[in-house]
Formats: sequence, structure tokens, C-alpha cells
Amino acid sequence: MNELDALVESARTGFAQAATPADLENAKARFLGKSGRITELMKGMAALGVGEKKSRGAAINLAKQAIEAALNERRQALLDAELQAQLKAEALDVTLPGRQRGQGGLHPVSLTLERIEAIFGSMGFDVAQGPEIESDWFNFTALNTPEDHPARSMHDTFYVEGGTEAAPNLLRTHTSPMQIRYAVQHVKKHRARVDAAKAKGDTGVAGMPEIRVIAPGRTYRVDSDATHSPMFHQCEGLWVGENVSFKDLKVVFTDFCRTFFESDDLVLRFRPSFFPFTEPSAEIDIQFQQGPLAGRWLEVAGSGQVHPNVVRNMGLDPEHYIGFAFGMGPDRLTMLRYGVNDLRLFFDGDIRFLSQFQ
Ligand code: 2U9
Repeated sequence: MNELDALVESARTGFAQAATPADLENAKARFLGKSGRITELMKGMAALGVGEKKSRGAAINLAKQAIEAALNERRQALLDAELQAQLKAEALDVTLPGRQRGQGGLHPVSLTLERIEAIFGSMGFDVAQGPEIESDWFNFTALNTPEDHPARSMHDTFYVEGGTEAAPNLLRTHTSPMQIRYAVQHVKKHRARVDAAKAKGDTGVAGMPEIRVIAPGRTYRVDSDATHSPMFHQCEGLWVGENVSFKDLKVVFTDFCRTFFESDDLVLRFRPSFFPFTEPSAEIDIQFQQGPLAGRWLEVAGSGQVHPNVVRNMGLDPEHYIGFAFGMGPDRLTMLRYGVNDLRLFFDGDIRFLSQFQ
């Protein structure tokens, strides 16, 4: 191998050993740089005669071109390797399964509320929802609860600033205020219809449709232990008409309980009680005939004939209209239905507990 072939070979080896573009530039300088081997060989031609210069120059040029070709080849190889490494590092396996989102579900108490709404809905009851911050008037006064009544005390009620209808001042302690709101609107709408019909000369307008409504939702009282939470749920029902009786209430509530607990032989007991907004009043107890709770009387609701003062506060004459109401705790109904013994479990937000109800 002549000297120039050896030089080309050594350049190839040098370039092949360069592992990075920077290494390659250093190797290039050794052969093609200002004081590199090729430049030195060129300088060495000065002492040669004209004929020799021509053939030597051509040979050195060939060697130089071979070295440049080797350099470009190695440059491209390094660039390709770099690209391959990057592609490998950023590789995306489009065949991998997607990340699971985790399936959500309804809270057990929401399941109960949906169930209550569906059952009463099938019996012609509307569902009313409204403000959780209420005025004294709607929460207490309209419900025949006098100003010195213990239920109004700071021990029971969360008060906030304000105290007018425009600036309500308490967290509702039951959902009854919503039923007063609903009833007042119902009566007003009916009167407006009658007035509009009369204005057109139509005097034969039908009587007021019955009020049949339930009010489910959050309620608040200053209370906290295994069976009481400062925020709890209530669902109250109201049925007002010209010809409604305690018998209707018994039939509707019995039907509700049997459907809710999926137990046709469930027995109900109405026990005399007292509430300011109903007179007479009754607690409602249920008794399962089968299962782990069979034979025990369990209190599930309160009820009664709506007090004449409350009927009057709806804008109706208690001599012509009579109402029946009931109130129950969906939290307790959920505990009974699923056999849960601590109310706080519902509000701790522990997904291991909550996911068992889907
Ligand atoms: C109007 C008039 C009367 C609703 C009623 C009860 C009896 C009752 C409790 C049961 C469990 C509340 O969540 S609980 O602690 N409720 O005992 N509620 S009668 O009476 C009304 C409602 C609206 C206009």
C-alpha cells in the first residue's frame, strides 16, 4: 500500500472511531485542516519539478477526495444514529391500551333520592327544589313555628348575617320552606289563570288543581354524632286539595314504603306525635316481616294534617282546603336499605365505601 492509500485508510479508521460529531470534527482537522496531513503534503510539492508536480498533485487530490467522501459518509452515519436514538427514546406504542379513567357513580344517598323521586313521581307528585339559605319567615314563621320555639334556638339552627326575605339569614333546617314557596306559586298561578279567563268572559274555569309535591334536598342543623350530621338530607311531601284525607296519606305512604324497600308485606304504624306545622300529627313506623330486621318497629317518617295557619300562609282558606304532609330522612332510609350503621360513612368521601353501592 502506498503512502497516500495508507493515509486514506488511516483517515477512515480515525473517522470510524469518532463517536460524536465533535470527535469527527477533531479527526477531520488532523487530515484536512490547515496543518493537517493533506495540507502538509500539498506544501511538500513546492520542491518538485513541473512534471512530477502534476502527477503528485493529482494523486494527492484523489486522496483528499477519498478522505472527504469518508468524512461525509461518517457524518451522515452519526446523524442517522442520533435520529435513531431520538426516535427510540420518543417511541410511542400506539397498540398499548388507553389509561383507565375510573368509572364514577352516584352517591348512595343520591340513589335513594332518585328512587324516592321516581316512586312519588309515579303517583303524580311534582319535585320542588329551592334555596338552602332561607329567611326566618319561610323556614319557621310560615310553618306555624313561633318566635320563642326551641327549634329556632342557636343550638339547632345555623344563622348567617341578614334576616329579611331579600337577605335570608339561616341554613334551612328542613325542606318545608320549599313547599310553602311551591304552594304560594301554585295558588298565584291558578288565580292568574282564573283572572285571565274572567277577563275573556269565561266564568266556568275549573277549580284549583291539587298540590302534590315532594321537596328533597340538603338541610342543616347544629348536631353531630353517629346518627346526626350537621348537613343531612330530607324529603318532605305535601298534598293539598278540597277532598284529601288521612286515609290518602296512609295509602300513599304505605305504597311508597313497600315499593322503596321492595317488600309487599311491610306493615306501617301511625303513632300520635306533635309538630308545630301539622295537627294532628303522627310518627310513621315500619315493620319488616322478613330479613335481619324482621319484627322490629323502625321510625321512618313524621306526618300529619297541615295546620290551618300553614294552609292560610299558602294563600288558601283552611275552611275549603285541607292538606297532608310527611317528612322523612333519606340518609336513614339509605342506612336501613343497605344495612349501614354509621351515618358519617356517607359524608367521609371514602371511595372504598362509596363504590360498593354501584
Ligand atoms: C308544609 C307543611 C307541613 C312536613 C313534615 C315531618 C312531619 C317530620 C321529620 C322526619 C325525619 C324530619 O328528617 S326528619 O328528621 N319530619 O316528622 N315533616 S310533617 O310537614 C310539612 C311540610 C310542608 C307546607
